[in-house]
Amino acid sequence: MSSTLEKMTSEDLIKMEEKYGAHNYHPLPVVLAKGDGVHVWDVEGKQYYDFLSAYSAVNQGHCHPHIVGALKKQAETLTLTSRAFYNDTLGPFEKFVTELFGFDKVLAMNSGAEAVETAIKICRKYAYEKKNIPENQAKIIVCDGNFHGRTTTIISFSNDETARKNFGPYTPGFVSIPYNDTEALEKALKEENVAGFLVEPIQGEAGVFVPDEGYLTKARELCKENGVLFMADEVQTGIARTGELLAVDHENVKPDIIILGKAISGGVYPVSAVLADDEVMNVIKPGQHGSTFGGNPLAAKVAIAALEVIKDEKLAENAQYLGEIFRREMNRIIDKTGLVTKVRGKGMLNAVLINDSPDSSTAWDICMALKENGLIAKPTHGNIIRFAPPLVMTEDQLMDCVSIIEKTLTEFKK
Ligand code: IF1
Repeated sequence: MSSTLEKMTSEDLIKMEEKYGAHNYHPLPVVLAKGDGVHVWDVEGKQYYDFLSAYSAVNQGHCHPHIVGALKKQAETLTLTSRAFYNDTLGPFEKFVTELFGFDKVLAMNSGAEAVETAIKICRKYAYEKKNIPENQAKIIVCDGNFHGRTTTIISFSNDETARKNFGPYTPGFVSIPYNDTEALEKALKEENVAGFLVEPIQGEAGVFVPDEGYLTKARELCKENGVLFMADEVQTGIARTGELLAVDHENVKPDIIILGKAISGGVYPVSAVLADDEVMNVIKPGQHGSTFGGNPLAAKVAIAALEVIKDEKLAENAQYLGEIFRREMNRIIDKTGLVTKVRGKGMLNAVLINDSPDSSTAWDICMALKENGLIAKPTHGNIIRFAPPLVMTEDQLMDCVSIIEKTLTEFKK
């Protein structure tokens, strides 16, 4: 292993992580050193199209100058005050975000999981204080195949054994029903003490499952009829990823609580947020919830800049336009190769199903071949590969990526 950092190779760095880092991931063997827009470069200088966008956190493209500029400027001014005092950035952030998404109030946190936990706490508190559900009896309905983060409460309602096993005892108060099944939701809503329904408008990690048209509308109606809070987890589907500012906008559905993360900061700084109207958000009183870094000046300025990019560069419209092209091209390729059976998604959140067992290494091997051809992506589960490039991609760049995918799939030998 070379002695100093500037001469370290990808192999050196992989070995260093292996030795000194927890093994909580199994990354594709590529070591990234630079990012700009839709491209990333590895330590040896090889360029790739990024088709994961850090799990949809880099919708605005890597190192967007407007967002990085906001970070730099604020970093030289005031980084963290804690909420023990006011500061001159949080109010403007809260005004900007609540007006953009159409809610009365926002509670800023840091990670997506923290925002999901915050939504769960607000939902439960609303149930006890506004709906007279007996204390500690509130139930929240969730969906099979969900992914909402990795805290012990959140994995308590996961049905992914890898995410859940040996992390008990688990937090009670959650009922899991099949996704995209309004009859199951209707039945579950009849149970007593139901406080909320937490759902991803598209299930990302489960393999980009797009529910039937009208599912969100019906779920919204059923929750309203039963006085249950409809909570949409838009951490991955939000911020223009699916072709609208929020995935729920495709059906003009307004949830009671919206959960945001990832691209709300353009991947420049950890920012997450929970939005709700006063009727719900005002159950939280001083001292009842918080976080050292939640809504800090860096987060506030970076998030405003990141959301300005989404609006000014019309990234939702671009995602909608390019997504149609991508799925059309993938269906054309599917007809040419038996390797892929289906493409599904909305906007620029897509996935392809590989024609092999989920236990096979085929999806992984295809990602390794794509990497050799200059495009990095990673399987979600087993035989599904998620394709989610930054939304700043041009049509020419997308067609270049389609050529790389087509070449890789047609030349691939199992
Ligand atoms: C990992 C998955 C994606 C999310 C939704 C909340 C969170 C996430 C819908 C929590 C986070 C990330 C987490 C990351 C991989 C990635 C992921 F594969 F895990 F499921 F994107 F699909 N709600 N998703 O997708 O946000 O706390 O991470 O900021 O944990 O491996 P976070």
